[in-house]
Amino acid sequence: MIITKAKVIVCSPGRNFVTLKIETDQGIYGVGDATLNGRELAVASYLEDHVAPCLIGRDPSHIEDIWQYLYKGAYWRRGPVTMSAIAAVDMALWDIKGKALNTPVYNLLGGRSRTGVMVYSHANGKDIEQTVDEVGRHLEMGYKAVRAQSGIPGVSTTYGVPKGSGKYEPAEKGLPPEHAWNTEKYMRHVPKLFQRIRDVYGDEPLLLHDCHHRLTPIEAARVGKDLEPYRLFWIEDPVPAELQEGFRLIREHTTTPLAVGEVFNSIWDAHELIREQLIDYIRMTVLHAGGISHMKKVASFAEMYHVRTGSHGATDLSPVTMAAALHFDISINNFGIQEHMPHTSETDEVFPHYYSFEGGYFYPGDTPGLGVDIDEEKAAGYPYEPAYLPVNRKEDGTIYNW
Ligand code: CS2
Ligand code: MG
Repeated sequence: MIITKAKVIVCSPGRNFVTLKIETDQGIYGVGDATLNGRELAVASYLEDHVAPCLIGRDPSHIEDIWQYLYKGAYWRRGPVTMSAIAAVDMALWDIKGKALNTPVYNLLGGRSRTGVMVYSHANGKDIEQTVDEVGRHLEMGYKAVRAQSGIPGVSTTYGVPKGSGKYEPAEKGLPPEHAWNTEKYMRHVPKLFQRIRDVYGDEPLLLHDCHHRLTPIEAARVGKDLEPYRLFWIEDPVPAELQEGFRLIREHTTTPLAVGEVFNSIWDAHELIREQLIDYIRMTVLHAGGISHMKKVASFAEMYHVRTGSHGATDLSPVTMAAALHFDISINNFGIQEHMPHTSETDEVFPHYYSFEGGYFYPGDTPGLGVDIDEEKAAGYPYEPAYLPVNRKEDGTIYNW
């Protein structure tokens, strides 16, 4: 079998996605997700101009060799654009291998380690009461784990909360919108949110919260400590994680579990955090961190240090990533939890898939390969539109972390 074509499909069913389709001389093809929110065309070009020409004629079964060729052969290693492009190739090659061997990909990763993949959903509200209601709605839908984000009194827009009544979708069409932020108001507010959720729903629900890179280590230590009575499953991205040693300070002050890594793209971004057990969950994904092949290595390294996975799964990761992630999630031993934000109906139409949700768990399905596809005709009906993530400023105008 040889690769005859590598096609990049950019479409926008509800939001922008970049998909790679690798075709072979035996009629089997594979798909991979290459979506990088707000920088989609950079990855599309990386694939089209610098990767696709090098794939033609290669044996698609040589997944590890092709991964190393694209990683070491680029000279300029790592980074979200490079690793998302490599990830798309990797996902597509695993898809082809599963189809060629007539088996779901998880069977090629060591088989199932559990019956289903526990997921967490997003409960968002403009204030505490609306968020509490949203938590209840998701619990009634069967989710065992719910992330809660609410509007903050005195802060006009914040991460994770839709502006109007619609679904929360972080990227906005046109140039980046600018948000104003106030850490002190946030830190006063967030313990009240979780006290209220626990008062209403008791101790059983698994509760998560995303600080979204907005604290300093000592502020994160304070928030972690203030949330200890509510026993969260994790607080996520407490601080921007370029400074991995900064997590030592958080760790010294709180037992609230820490999750980080959705913006990471290789094990080298998390090496210290894992080795020093400064985190409890690694959020890296099969999309932005080099595919199934690299995430298998990350999970194996993390397993040695009691760190579990908690992969990112927002709507800007397409159903192709969700499908590939579920094969990875169901097979590894140190799986923690998988994020799930439901895609729009247009997205699900463009990306038909076999994974399913029941009782708080996702199931990857048993079709050969990844169990997901892209309907190119439908995709063509949703052309790309420039859209960007917001830019955050403190109330005095200082650029800050979004
Ligand atoms: C968030 C994401 O899902 C999460 O945990 O951090 O919504 C993130 O803001 C987006 O994926 C960025 O594109
Ligand atoms: Mg996050």
